[in-house]
Amino acid sequence: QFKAVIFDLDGVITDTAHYHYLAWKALAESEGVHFDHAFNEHLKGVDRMGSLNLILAGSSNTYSMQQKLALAERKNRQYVELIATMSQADLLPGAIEALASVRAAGLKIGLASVSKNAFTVLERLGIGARFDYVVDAALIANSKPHPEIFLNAAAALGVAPQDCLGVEDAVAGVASIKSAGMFALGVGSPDVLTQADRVIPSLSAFRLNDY
Ligand code: B16
Ligand code: MG
Repeated sequence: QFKAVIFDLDGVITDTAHYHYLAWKALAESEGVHFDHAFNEHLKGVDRMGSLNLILAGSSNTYSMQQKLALAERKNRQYVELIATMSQADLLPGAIEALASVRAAGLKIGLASVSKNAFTVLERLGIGARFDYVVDAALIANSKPHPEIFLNAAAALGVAPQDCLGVEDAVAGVASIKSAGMFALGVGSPDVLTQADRVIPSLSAFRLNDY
């Protein structure tokens, strides 16, 4: 049986994925780059500069590092504005129950988000104390799909990767879990999360004993 469950935040526990989408769409369109939900799938779980680079690859302009930093900051300002009004009401269905069931089963609970805003979001949701360890994205050198963030969480929890269950909504996130050597539970559509060991539509369907 598993000894730890490591959750992604955006798109799994709360729908900040939608706020990221809105902020990136505004920025992409201001640069004349078409942006839709299909493209947004590639950005999920990818860090801020990585996401910006993917968007700007669709532009015919060239950007200096300074310009890129300004664009990334502009996107983040809008995102921070969007998350400022979040509350417990923004928890996705089943999130609290899933966290409680893992706790009741005596497993460790980690959070692996590459978002530098994750601590703010946790605070707004009022669930920070439910985690044994929250990865500080500022200390992670390699964004998902690299396994670093999930390996970091497992090490901090004192659990071997093969004893961990990772929970992710993003293609890059599932890839990160798999290359860390963990069991990957996808949250979303099996057509999108093809690398996941199992896929559930939302945390409402989370049943620890089934995996
Ligand atoms: P920030 P996760 C990721 O979080 C998001 O999925 C991704 O869309 C976002 O670009 C990234 O965080 C960085 O976020 O700009 O707030 O640092 O899915 O790993 O929880
Ligand atoms: Mg996510």
